[in-house]
Amino acid sequence: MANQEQTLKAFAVQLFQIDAIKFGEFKTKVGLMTPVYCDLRVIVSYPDVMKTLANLLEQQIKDITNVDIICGVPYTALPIATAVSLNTGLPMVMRRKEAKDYGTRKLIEGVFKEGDKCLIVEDVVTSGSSILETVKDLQNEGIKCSDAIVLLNREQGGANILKNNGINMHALLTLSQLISYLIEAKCIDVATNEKVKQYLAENQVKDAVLPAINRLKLSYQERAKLTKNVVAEKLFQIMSTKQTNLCLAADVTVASDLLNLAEQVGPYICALKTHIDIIEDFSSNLLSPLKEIAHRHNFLLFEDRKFADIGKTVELQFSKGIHLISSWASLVTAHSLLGKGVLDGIKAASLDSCGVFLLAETSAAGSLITESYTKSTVKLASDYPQLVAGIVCQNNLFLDNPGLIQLTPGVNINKTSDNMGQQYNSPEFVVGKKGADIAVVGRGITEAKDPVETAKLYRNLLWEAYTMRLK
Ligand code: 6AU
Repeated sequence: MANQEQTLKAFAVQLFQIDAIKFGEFKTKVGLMTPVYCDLRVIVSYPDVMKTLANLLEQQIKDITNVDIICGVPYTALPIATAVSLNTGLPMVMRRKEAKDYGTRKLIEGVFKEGDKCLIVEDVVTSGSSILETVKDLQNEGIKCSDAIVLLNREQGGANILKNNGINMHALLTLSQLISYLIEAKCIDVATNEKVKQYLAENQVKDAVLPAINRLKLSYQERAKLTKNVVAEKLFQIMSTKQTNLCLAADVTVASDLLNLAEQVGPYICALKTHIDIIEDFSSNLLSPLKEIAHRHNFLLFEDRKFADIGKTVELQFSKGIHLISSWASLVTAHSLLGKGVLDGIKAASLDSCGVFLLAETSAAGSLITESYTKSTVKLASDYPQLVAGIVCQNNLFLDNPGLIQLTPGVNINKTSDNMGQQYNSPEFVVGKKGADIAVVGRGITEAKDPVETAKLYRNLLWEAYTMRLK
């Protein structure tokens, strides 16, 4: 034990000597002044210090049981986690800060399985928010996180915030401890200590840093209260009362087929998605019976128009022409390509309340959508919560925004693709693993021998996946 303390003291002095910890007047990321600055990034240039650190952390880990894997918080802690992994033999996984533009879009790299217990490795903790971001991505993959080992606890409230979020922090050093070792070694004087003490007393982080909301663990009923879009609220309520998160893509080309489908499948869906421009015998006579069926079976009419023009043109496309979309569809899809104008156009033409689903990702193979486009689309959606009901996407892009609805098309239990680039996944996968709140099923139902029985089957599978997700 005494030996361990000697090593720790010598290590503290080393940190000071390599400028990983500095005293003076420094500006923090958020523009505040601080008398102490920790920059652990320099450690990679001192393999002997890294070795000591890995040995010290290895001792620290001994008290934490049942660890299967470890994960460093990107980026500074990645080499530290690597060193710990080499020392202890514990396998490591890596969290990407950004998902790749191509391929699998995996956020966690390496080998792991659902239920694995992961130990988090971090360099410095102030508020704990970086650890919580990493924990969020790991938990999303079904990995369990309850402990984090860190080099330095800055004693600004992070330990408490982590504790409130289910993470026990095990710090090698607290800032006060580090300072007392440095005073003992005559690296700094007592006056410096006083300044740091005062700074810490005045700069405690309050818990509100990360609300740790996880929409996947909230029921549709709870989320109805959290959305700012009136149609999304109604949709959540319908899903909750009818116990269905199935949206039917009614891609038929004859008006009477559309009405028959709506009538028969209506009791099992929350929304009926149309491409009204594919109806060969369309006339405005179709609209009132369609609205009547939707009202009677309590589902929403959703025109998948994918608006993508300047605001003024979108306003006209939404309200004029033969289809008069704004007069019957309470939900519509739109591309975000031209930015906010598309939303202004829809808003200008809305007769009643309207909910827009912005397309951020697609189920089509070879799509030209990039990761930054996807991110900007989610940002646009969050900026217009009154108008945007949700996002059309394939991945869980907005865990902490429970008011938005994730709509995921490309769902089929018998096929993995069609011959024109459509890609399919199962109901369990899209809801359980990819964060879909509503799944869109088209030909899986419309081309089935018995569309009604098949719709019931999809409805049951999707609802079960949702209830499993809440557990
Ligand atoms: O199940 P399917 O393949 O028969 O039908 C899927 C439906 C079609 C597409 O126009 C639509 O979902 N869709 C969308 C939407 C909803 O906008 C986006 C996408 O990425 N993929 C996709 O298939 O009506």
